[in-house]
Amino acid sequence: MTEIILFSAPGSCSRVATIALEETGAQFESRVVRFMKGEHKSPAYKIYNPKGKVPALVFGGEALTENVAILWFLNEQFPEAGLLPHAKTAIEKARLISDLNFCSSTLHPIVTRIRMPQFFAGPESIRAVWTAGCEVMREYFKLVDDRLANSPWWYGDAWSVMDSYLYWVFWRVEGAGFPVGEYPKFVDHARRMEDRPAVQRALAREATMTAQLESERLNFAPPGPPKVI
Ligand SMILES: N[C@@H](CCC(=O)N[C@@H](CS)C(=O)NCC(=O)O)C(=O)O
Repeated sequence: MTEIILFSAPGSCSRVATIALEETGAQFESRVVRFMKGEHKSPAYKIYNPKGKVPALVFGGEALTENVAILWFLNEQFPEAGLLPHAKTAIEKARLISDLNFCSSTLHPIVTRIRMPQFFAGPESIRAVWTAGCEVMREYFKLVDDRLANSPWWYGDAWSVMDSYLYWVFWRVEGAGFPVGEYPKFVDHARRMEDRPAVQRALAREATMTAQLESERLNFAPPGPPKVI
């Protein structure tokens, strides 16, 4: 059996790849990366991901980084899992990449501004960064909400890893004060995701990692929405 390791951190975007792996049914190890100890920036970890970030997938001894690439690779390795819709032509394939990149290149950076505004500003401007992030995010939440108006998943009746990516975006900003309730179809989508056994198993893996980090006093819980000063 191919050895599969996913370097992960609870609550981070490694959840997207974790859900994808759970959906394939493959056996894999979730190996926690201790942000609070700077493990992600250590030479030992940078062998797997020179950018010092999670996730990193190790598949049969080969390391792969970037969620989009990991999802694409897993879809090719496990075609029966239906991680992405079948694409015949070059343009159909490119559209799938375009959708996944929308999550990684457009939505993820806005998520970080809403969830971690302190990374981008001093104390006096944290709230302004958060507010600006929320303003920009509104347009995209509306886009997703509209797309989900008449179908359960991004690609209609067929679940895909695109839904996992959107779910992580939703969950991340829900806990950071973004008004997700204004987007009821997206709320329903998140709850549908949480009904999936693979998602429940992925969340259970994160809970195990969180317990491990707590036992080492290394758990990282980002602060809630910044207060108005
Ligand atoms: N484009 C990358 C983004 C990875 C990323 O930003 N990961 C975050 C967690 S969500 C991380 O490792 N942050 C730690 C840091 O940058 O110090 C991907 O999709 O894999």
